[in-house]
Amino acid sequence: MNMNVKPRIAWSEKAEEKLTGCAMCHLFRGVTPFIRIRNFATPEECEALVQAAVAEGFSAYRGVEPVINRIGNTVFEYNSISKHEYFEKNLSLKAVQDRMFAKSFNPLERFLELLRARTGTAVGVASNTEGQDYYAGLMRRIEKGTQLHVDYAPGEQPDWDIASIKEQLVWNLYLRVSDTNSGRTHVFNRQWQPSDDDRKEGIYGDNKSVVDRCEEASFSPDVGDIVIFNTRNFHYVEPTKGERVAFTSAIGRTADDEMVLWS
Ligand SMILES: O=C(O)CCC(=O)C(=O)O
Ligand SMILES: [Fe+2]
Repeated sequence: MNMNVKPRIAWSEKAEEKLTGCAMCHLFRGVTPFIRIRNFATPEECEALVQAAVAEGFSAYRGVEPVINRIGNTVFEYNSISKHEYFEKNLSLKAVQDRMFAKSFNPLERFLELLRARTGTAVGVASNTEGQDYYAGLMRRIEKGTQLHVDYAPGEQPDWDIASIKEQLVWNLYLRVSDTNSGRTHVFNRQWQPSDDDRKEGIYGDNKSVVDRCEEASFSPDVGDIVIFNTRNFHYVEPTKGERVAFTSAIGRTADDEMVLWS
């Protein structure tokens, strides 16, 4: 008998608190549920960014139920409209983002620098073959919760350059949270497969039966913290009592082991 066998640690217990190349690898491989980076930004910085955003004005994602308000551009919304219009829209929306950053701070640049420093990997905003940048860094209010879903460009936006990424994560920096006991994010130890599309519901949701008997991890959104998780894993957000504002983008791992960001 081997007495050195360690007890199995549940997937939900494997969350990490240090951003390292290894921790990112674990997430890309789906062997850990999330990485939490505490105090990435001060409460004052977060509040200043929210105030700058409120001054610009939020508007709703097209056709999404429950309603999600946001500032910025998304591939999700232009997938069935046009790539050309998406890249054209980026120019004015990038100017809005610059105005908000000028009144507060630039979480996108700070995060890119941190990722480069901690992983030693090339990291940048994604661009298309003509060299046009994707939009990265959405301000988002998920206050009425989300449906169970995945975010995975190779499965969902196969005609876009970002569909060539091998794995997809998201980072959310929580900026204003009225009640940290509600609005928790739940992530399941179950990754999307093409055959799961049979269980799609509505514009972006999935039938809950896909995660029957799957392990589940959850975390609360705390102001100033970033949480990174693998969005090929099924996940959803609970409704919130009050406000829940975050700054967010996807992180893709390319075939060359570099990382690209977009929203
Ligand atoms: O707001 C969150 O905690 C997660 C929202 C979500 O579905 C995502 O970032 O992919
Ligand atoms: Fe998501």
